[in-house]
Amino acid sequence: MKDYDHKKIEPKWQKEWDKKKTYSASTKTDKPKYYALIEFPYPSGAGLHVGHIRSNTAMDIIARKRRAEGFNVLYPIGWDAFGLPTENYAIKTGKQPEKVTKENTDMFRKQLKALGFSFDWSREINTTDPKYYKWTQWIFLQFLKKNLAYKKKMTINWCPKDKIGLANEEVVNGACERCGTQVEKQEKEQWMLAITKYAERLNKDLDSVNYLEKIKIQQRNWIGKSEGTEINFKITFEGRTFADTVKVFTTRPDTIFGATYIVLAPEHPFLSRTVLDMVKNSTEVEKYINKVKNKTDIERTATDKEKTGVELRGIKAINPATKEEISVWVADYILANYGTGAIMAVPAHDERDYAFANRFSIPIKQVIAPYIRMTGIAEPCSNKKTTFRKVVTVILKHYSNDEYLLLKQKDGQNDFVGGGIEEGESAIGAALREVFEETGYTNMEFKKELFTVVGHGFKPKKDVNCCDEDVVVLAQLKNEIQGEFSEENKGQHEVLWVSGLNLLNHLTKDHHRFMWNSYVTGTRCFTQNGTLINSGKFSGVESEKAKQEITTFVGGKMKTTFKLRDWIFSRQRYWGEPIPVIHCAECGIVPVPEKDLPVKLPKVKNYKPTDSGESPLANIASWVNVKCPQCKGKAKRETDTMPNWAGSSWYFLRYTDPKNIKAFADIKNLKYWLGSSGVDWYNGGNEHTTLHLLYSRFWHKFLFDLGFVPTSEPYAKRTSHGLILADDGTKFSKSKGNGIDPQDIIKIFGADTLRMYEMFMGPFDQAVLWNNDGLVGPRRFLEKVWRIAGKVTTQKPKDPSLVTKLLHRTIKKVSEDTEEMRFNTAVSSMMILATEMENANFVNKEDYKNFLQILAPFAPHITEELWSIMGGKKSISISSWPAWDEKLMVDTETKIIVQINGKVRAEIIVEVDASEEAIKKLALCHEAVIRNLASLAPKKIIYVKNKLINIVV
Ligand code: ANZ
Ligand code: ZN
Repeated sequence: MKDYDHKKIEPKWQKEWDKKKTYSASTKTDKPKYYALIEFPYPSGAGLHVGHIRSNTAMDIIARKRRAEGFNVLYPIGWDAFGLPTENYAIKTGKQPEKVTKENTDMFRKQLKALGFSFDWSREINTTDPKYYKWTQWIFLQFLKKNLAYKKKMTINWCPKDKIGLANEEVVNGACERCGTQVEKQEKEQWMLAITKYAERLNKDLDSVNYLEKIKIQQRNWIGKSEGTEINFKITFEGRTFADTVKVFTTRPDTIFGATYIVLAPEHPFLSRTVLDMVKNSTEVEKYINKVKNKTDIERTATDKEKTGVELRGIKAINPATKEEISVWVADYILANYGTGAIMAVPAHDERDYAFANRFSIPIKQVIAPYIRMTGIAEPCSNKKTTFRKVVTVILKHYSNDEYLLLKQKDGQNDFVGGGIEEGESAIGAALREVFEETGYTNMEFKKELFTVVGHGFKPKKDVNCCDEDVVVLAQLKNEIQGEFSEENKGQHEVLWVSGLNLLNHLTKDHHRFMWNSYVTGTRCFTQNGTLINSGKFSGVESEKAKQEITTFVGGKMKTTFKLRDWIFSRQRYWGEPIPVIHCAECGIVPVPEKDLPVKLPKVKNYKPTDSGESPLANIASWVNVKCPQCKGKAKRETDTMPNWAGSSWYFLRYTDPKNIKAFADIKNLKYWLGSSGVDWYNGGNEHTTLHLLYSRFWHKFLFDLGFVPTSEPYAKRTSHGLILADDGTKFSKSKGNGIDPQDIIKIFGADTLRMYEMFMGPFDQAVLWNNDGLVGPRRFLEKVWRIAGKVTTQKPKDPSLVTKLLHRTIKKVSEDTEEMRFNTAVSSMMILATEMENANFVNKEDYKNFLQILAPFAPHITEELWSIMGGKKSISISSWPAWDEKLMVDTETKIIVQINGKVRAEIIVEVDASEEAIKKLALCHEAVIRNLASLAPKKIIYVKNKLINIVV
């Protein structure tokens, strides 16, 4: 046999596949369908780099495996081609964006084809093709019809250099993410899509889809569903009560007795002229409000910045639970467009309020106590009586050393001084008395009351549950003068002075450890659930239970809110879909009649946005001035275009029927390809699991409601991959010019090697560094596979050979690993198999063909060639996926313990009597071993046959 020559094999099969339409998907078959999807690329001028193709390769493997399993597979590709980089390039060079896009997509297509992906190229789509964006515009008109598209004055983040409105996530530290220019605020009329109307369903329906858990969490966080209560606070000014109340939104109504002030967002409508004129420090307040205007929400809510705000002097609010007067503040940590734009602040239980109250010396009142099981007594019994007590615990510091006092009890426990607070006694009074009674010390200084915990448990001797409200007091002795104290107490315990550094080791009770920890860390803000204290008749109630009771008590209303905002759907730019509406002085906003779609982008000379911030389209009189479709009077076209996200919100639907001119896709095709649950498997970048995913789910649900698509969710399954980074750990980027062109690699190593390497280089869901040296291993592997063909015979021994057994184990592993996207371990198991085959005396032809079949999705060209050499008449891609024979694995397996420096780190299952070399390789590829080795190189590897392998580093 000749040597392995990828340069001959790869183009040959690519041509053949093209000619025979091997991968085109048709609906005229009885095979079950399978729709595999990747995010379609943005065709940038820099071309495809090796990082782009990680997802493509992975889903290509899935698509090819499914074909072999007998599915009718759709694996499509297209171009998400509207957007700023192309437009900016056009501005710089004067080239038409359309031309630029054509050049870029031609380049991308060529690059992708060279990789042998099994795309159905006949379905290629391009979002900038008028035949495509006609339907993007059509869907917009449906939104408009249903009042889900509307215009609204918005304060937007404006980049004065790029002359474009930015979404919040495009602003980084107050600057434009693209060019770094300081972002300004601007008021602009914007088109909005009412995604919030779908918030509940977008959240709820995540239960029904098979997304990676982390993706569901990201979606949920973005939607930000929050169940809380709205409560009205009365406002007074010099004894008079305003007619208007201030409504706050809170998720913790149980903490209301601790609300010591309220805060309004600077934009809150209560801050009207009249109110501002009333307050005693109105100049200061107005100055503050003006200053906040240019901050982004992200800056305003940053937890690491010092909180700012001003009090509205003279104005007070009435806490509806305590009926006490509390102060009213304006502060920018409260956002106008979340909840009601106003809060009740509970500094003892909310970190932000705590920081604010500390800064402005506002009272902090604890109303929730951590609920702690007391050590040394039993679990509470639900059928026993509970006695409530108030007790004090004293953290008593030595007068000169950093030492604290503990009482060593006869039962072995070490306690802080403490005891019950008697009727009419204060916590401090009780502390003083307890210290004297138990130690005789008389002179001490009280530092502060720290906070209260509630300890509970069951005391069998007394046959009651006890529930101690335990105030922690910090005090320091002034001197060592001791008074006379009772002999009885003296005998009870021994006094210990323990250094603060060691104290935790001496404490024997959980609630004491909790107290000490909070004291040491200075934490006085407790944000979890617990037991209510200082809360009138609700004291003693559990916080969850108190939420409802208190809501009723103060006349509040349960209310669900969402963090999700409506979607700003305008861009004042050229290279996007024109929003298909016409403005008429008589008729107002008039949709472009559907028969007139698409509203095509006109050719322009200058792509620069105007300085007034309007789109370049505004300058083209011949395009802008039209007749009103309703009254035929003079009217003007909308000059805003849609954001990048528009075309990608429905592209996967178009693939099912890409040439349709009557509809965005025929419902028959949609029903066929989406089936009952949508796209079968969608893989994409981690960076798109929030916005793109959410937007496309929203569009899909909307189309579902109108009856245009058969499923309520677009994607049955969604996974994501980690980025491939340059070898220095940075992102591949155009500006750095560090992207690696796959074609350069293909020339030297071949597409199959590149594909294998991409899958082998590390766990698929994690970021990995590109390393050119890493290509050598996969290349050698493929050469080995090629050489093995030379020793294939039809000879078949009576008993299955070791190689046959290993093959079946490998089939199983590759099958399972591929489904779980553990491509790296699938590849390594095939490498082991190849080594064993090469070392064997001969390889049975059937075994070899099976091996080629499981390798084919990873390395389609070489396997296609070898398959035909082995006599295959049809493409290996439809040759069937081999099954493994369980019988060949059972009695021949053994478990090997993998140790690193004598510590057990993993277990691997191997063939009994497998070669030492193979076992070493398997052990070194095991995830846990890789993790534990970090990057240390093994010094020695000891193998105890069929039992254990110890890696010494
Ligand atoms: C009192 C309180 C006490 C709160 C407590 C929390 C803890 P999520 O869960 O994110 O919905 N909040 C309400 N509206 C706000 C706004 N416009 N800007 C900033 N903060 C706002 O958060 C709800 C909580 O965030 C609310 O519950 C409110 O503070 C605050 F121990 O009210 B809470
Ligand atoms: Zn009109």
